Amino acid sequence: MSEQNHENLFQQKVDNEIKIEPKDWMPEKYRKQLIRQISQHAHSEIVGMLPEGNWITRAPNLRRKVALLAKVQDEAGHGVYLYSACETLGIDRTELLDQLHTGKAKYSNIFNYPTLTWADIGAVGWLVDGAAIMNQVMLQRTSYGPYSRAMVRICKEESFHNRQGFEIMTVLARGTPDQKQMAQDALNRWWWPSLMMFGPSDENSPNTAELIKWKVKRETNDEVRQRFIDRTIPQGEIIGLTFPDPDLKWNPARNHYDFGKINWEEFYNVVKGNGPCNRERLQARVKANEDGKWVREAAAAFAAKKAN
Ligand code: BYC
Repeated sequence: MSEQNHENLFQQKVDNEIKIEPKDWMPEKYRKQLIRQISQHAHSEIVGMLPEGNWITRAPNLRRKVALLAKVQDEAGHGVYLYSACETLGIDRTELLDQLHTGKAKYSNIFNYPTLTWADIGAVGWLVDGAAIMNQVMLQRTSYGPYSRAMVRICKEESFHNRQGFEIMTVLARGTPDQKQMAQDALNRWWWPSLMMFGPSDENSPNTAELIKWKVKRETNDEVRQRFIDRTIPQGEIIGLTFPDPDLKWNPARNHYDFGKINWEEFYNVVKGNGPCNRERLQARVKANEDGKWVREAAAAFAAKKAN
């Protein structure tokens, strides 16, 4: 069969909502795009453990500690599902991790900001997991089978994370004036970076058109960002917090909230490695990889001995 025929058949499958599986023919660019997106997603999960892990020993009580511990552990699991899904595309996990450690691969902008107070853990669960879910619910219907199936499980766990974050924010917002101020300060700092998580606006997103055509992404960055805003504003209002955007206003004609301009210069600066915590995050991952080397070597030696 000619390359063109293969490509037509592939597109027909995608259009008919038939999942693409690892052994199916796929355009080389589809494979590359998936490796880029899934690995960036996997890296985000494991780097995302760092800002939250920072608060495990300082959680205010046992109940909070147990929930946070479980959440951070879940993120490690998500990384594992996603690296496995990525490996079905013919790339090795070691290579993917090398790309992370050498700064070649991206991970989500959001994890380059510090978690300064306990309220940040609430804000991360509410806003960061909230934004991640909004994106991931759409990705449950992505055209690549292994990615889609990983997303179904991840979404279930992320919903729990989101509720645990909102509950922390609710308790603080209804607590003492100092606690309320702490929650408000966390919202002020995390709001705009959370909106950036959905990626650049559609007119500046080089990958969106191709990803939509192949149904890797089912909606554009701006569409998912708008849904997140529409869903989140009433939640903040209900607990008495205000959003740090003077242009935020319900627009009945659009049936959506209007919002202010996102600082894209900040986004690109963070993505290029110049955010407040980029260096610290990468160093922590490189160190974890080096510290775990003896475990991987021992496991490989054990497996080789068993095979003989
Ligand atoms: N951060 O053409 P575009 C989580 C890059 S965390 C950094 O629109 P695309 C969690 C993009 O890679 C959520 N870089 O890209 C974990 C591209 O550069 P390259 C992680 C970003 O792919 C722990 C360039 O900008 N979720 O779950 O069409 C605790 C142009 O962008 C970002 C995922 O990764 C960003 N935010 O759309 C709690 C979901 N955005 O690669 C939560 C899977 C864009 O061409 N990924 N860039 O050099 C996606 O859905 C899509 O890849 C994106 C971007 C919507 C993120």
